[in-house]
Amino acid sequence: PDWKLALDDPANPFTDIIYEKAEGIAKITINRPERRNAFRPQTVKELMRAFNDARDDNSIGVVIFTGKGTKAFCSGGDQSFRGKEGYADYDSFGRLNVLDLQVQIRRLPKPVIAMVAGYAVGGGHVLHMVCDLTIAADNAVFGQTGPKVGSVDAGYGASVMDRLVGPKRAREMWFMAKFYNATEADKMGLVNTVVPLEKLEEETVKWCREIIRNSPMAIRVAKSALNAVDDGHSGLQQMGGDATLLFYGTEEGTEGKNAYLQRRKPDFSRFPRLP
Ligand code: 2NE
Repeated sequence: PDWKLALDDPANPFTDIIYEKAEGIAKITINRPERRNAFRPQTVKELMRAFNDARDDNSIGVVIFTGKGTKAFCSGGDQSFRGKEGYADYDSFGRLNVLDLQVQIRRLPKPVIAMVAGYAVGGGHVLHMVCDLTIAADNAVFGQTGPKVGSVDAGYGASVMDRLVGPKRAREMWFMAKFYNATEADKMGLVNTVVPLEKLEEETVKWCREIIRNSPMAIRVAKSALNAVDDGHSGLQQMGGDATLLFYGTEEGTEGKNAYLQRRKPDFSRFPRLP
């Protein structure tokens, strides 16, 4: 695709990510290759801004999430920014704001595809897991490093992994902090497909184009339905919001609103009570 920079605001430039759009696809790239695309608080703030824009832009149907270069998708939290309160910027107190980013990706009502070359480890591994699909290059390496550096993601990092690879493998991944190559990850159900590194973006864009051809509302409802059980009340709220959205588009829903605005009693008699 002919990628064009998005939210390219000289007054508020991105320093840690690249945000591009083309053909109804948004591409969000962590741009810290010298740190294997480890995220610091600034990186997460920028990612949240871009993901929010991709959600709100109704010309966008699917989001690619990736890392700059071929050595890493993301190596997790930048350990040099880690303090007792989480990860802290130069100007702020620490917090684990990447957890908010994970929730944002989960709730974004459009598919998010992790396009992984090189390492997806630590918090970077969790980020690929919370994406809807993962396309891996043949040089990709997956694993949790937390237990080696005194950290753990006991939220989606544990529960989503358990769903993806099953309870035994999830324990192995967390207790041993082993790395797995792309073929192993594929066998474990961690990724959707493995392609040669040089074909990674071509294949990912092919998947995006296929998704974009399909019904946006069907995809939206499918995503919220697939997450609903695991996300509990918040998953139901997302799906419930989809039901409300669909209802607002019906004549029956519109009759209720019109009657209120026209200060008359609503007439729902012409609407069927379907079996
Ligand atoms: C990713 C990995 C395996 C790559 O190894 P290699 O040999 O290809 O590269 P190297 O030389 O280790 O890394 C290149 C440069 O990037 C920095 C390195 O320190 C090195 O810097 P220089 O020596 O060139 O100055 N770098 C890489 N990852 C970094 C990181 N996460 N933070 C800061 N600097 C980093 C290898 O680099 C590796 O194992 N990295 C560490 C992975 C890790 O433990 N991540 C944190 C897990 S905890 C977490 O992400 C988290 C959390 O604590 C809480 C909530 C959510 C997530």
